[in-house]
Amino acid sequence: MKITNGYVNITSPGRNFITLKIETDEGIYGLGDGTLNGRELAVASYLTDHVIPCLIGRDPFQTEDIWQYLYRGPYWRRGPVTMSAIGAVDMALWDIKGKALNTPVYNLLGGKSRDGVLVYCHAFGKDIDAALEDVAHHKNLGYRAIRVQSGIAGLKSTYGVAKGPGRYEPAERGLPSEYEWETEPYLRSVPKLFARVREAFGEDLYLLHDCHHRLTPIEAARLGKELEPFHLFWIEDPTPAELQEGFRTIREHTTTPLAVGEVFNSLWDAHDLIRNQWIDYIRATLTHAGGFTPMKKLADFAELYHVKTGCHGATDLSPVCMAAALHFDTAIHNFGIQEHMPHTDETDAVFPHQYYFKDGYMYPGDAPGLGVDLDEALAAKYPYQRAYLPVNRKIDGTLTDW
Ligand code: CS2
Ligand code: MG
Repeated sequence: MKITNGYVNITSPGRNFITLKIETDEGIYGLGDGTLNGRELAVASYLTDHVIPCLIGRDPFQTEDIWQYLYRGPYWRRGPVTMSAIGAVDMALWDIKGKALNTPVYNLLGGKSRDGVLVYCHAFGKDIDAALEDVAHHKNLGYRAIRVQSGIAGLKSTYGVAKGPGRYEPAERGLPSEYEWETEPYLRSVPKLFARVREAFGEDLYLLHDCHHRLTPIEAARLGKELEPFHLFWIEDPTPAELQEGFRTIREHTTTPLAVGEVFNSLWDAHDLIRNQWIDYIRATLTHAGGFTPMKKLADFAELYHVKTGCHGATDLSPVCMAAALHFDTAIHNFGIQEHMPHTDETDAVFPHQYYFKDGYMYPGDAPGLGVDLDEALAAKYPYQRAYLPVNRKIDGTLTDW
């Protein structure tokens, strides 16, 4: 089999998505997600201008060789744009392989290691009472694991809480808006939030919380310690992880499990975190970390150190990545949990898919390949619209991590 053509689809059914389609001489095609929130067109150009021309004529079954060609070949390595582009190619090639062999991708990765994939959803509210209502709503939908975020008194906006009615969506159309941040009120509020959640819902729910890279290691250590009585499944991105050693401080002070990695694009971003056992869950995604080929290696490496996976699954990853993640989660041994932020009906219609949610778990379906498609005629009705993630400033005006 030979790759004969490839092109990038850009669509915006509510938010922007970059999808790579790779076609072959046997009529089989594969899809890959290359969406990088707020920097979508850079990945589209990387694919169209630099990657696709090098793919024509290659054997799509050679996923390892093609991955190495795209990673080592250009000399310039890593970075979110490069790795999202490589991730899209790798995903599309595994989709082709599955379709050609008439089997779901999870069978190519080791077969089913579990029946269903435990997922967590997002609950939030402008204050603690509203967050509790949203937890109740999601519990009634059947979720067994719920991430909880709430507004902070005195701050106009915070991560994970929608500004208006409707679900939370991080990117906003137009140029970046500015959010406001102050650490101390946040640190005082989160333990109160989880005390109330446990009081209202008991011990059975798995509870998670995202700090979104906003704390220093010692602040995160304090938060982890104060959350210990509420037995969280994890705190996520407690501190930025460029300095992997920062996690040592957090680890030395608390037994609250730690998750990090949604912005990672390589095993090397997590190398010290994993081999020193400073984290419990690695959140790298198939799109941003370069596809199945390196993610399988990352998971296998993590397994040696008792680290499990908890793949990023925000709405800025398309249903193609969601499908890929569910095949991956079904197959690997050290799966921990999968994030699930449901897409809008418009997005689901553009990307018809086999995967589904039932009673707290998700299932990839048994269609050959990834089990997800792209309705290009419908996608064309939603042209690209510029959108950015917000930026964040401390109340004295200093730019800080969003
Ligand atoms: C978040 C994301 O899902 C998460 O855990 O941290 O929503 C993140 O803010 C977005 O993916 C940014 O594009
Ligand atoms: Mg996060």
